This record gives sequence, structure tokens and C-alpha cells, in this order.
Amino acid sequence: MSQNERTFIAVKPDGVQRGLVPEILSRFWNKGYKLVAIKLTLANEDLLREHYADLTSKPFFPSLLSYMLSGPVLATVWEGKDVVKQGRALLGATNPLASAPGTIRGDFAVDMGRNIIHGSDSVESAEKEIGLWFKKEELVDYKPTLTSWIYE
Ligand code: IDP
Ligand code: MG
Repeated sequence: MSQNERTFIAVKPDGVQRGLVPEILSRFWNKGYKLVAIKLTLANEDLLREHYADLTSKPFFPSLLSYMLSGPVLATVWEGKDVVKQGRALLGATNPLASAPGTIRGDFAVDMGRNIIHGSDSVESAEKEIGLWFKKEELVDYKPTLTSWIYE
């Protein structure tokens, strides 16, 4: 299992406005994952149509679009062993009412349409999403000093 696996995690506009950015970053940092890229940004419709390409025909897509356009998004990329799957576990189920307590959505959200955070669902989606939200030069290459305390 590669220590270089990457995932795209975004704090959605409600998570940003509710001041949950530090809490959410802490969960990934404290777990031991490496932050590779981070920026506060406004999405646009073209980007979101690509990001959510599999959902454009869903009845909730128009409200998902306006939700994601309602304020800034904190876009991040994290790296580490099994980070895609583990990241989804840190997030909790899509519907916060079904997310276990202890997960980000389980602890901080109630509604599906205000579930505060996005995480890639596979290594392939992660690659696609990182490419959509970040330029290559925004992904920072460095070696965290804690690596040998996190990996055997
Ligand atoms: P995910 O974010 O857990 O990967 P997806 O099925 O990819 O879930 O859906 C993307 C986002 O669309 C969800 O996080 C949620 O905000 C929204 N969404 C999904 N299903 C519904 C729904 O049935 N009603 C309202 N919003 C939904
Ligand atoms: Mg998804």
C-alpha cells in the first residue's frame, strides 16, 4: 500500500462559514496524513459540473450546484497510506443522519444538502478531482519531519 496515495478533500461553503476548517484540518493532520495543497477558493459552475459529472442528471443537482456556489470552499490534497478510503471513513456517510458519531459529518452535520465536506471516493476520482481543482505547481513536494514517527 503506497504512502504516496493522494485524496482530494474540500470543506464545503457551510463548513467554511461555520468555522469548522481548523477542526477538519486537525482530524487529517492528527491522523498522520500529509497536507500537499490547500487553498480557499470560489467554485464555478463548469468546475462543479465536471467535479460532480456522475450526478448532473439527479433531481437534487440544481440545489447541490447552488449550495457549492454559495461561498468559498477550502480545497485540500492529503497524502498517505490508504488515504482515500481512510479519508471517507473520517468523513462519515453522505447522509449525516447515518454518519457515525466521531466522524466529521456525524459530529457536525444534520442534512444531506449541508454535509460540510467532500472526499474523493476512489483513487481514480481523487486523481481527476486534484487535477480539476489544482494546478500541478500548487501541489507541494516536501518531507514532513514526523514521517518516521508515523510510518514504521
Ligand atoms: P459523497 O459526497 O458522500 O461522495 P455523493 O453521492 O457523491 O456523496 O453526492 C455528492 C453530494 O451531493 C453529497 O455530499 C451531498 O451534499 C449531495 N447529495 C447527495 N445525495 C443527495 C440527496 O439525495 N439530496 C440532497 N443532496 C444530496
Ligand atoms: Mg461523491
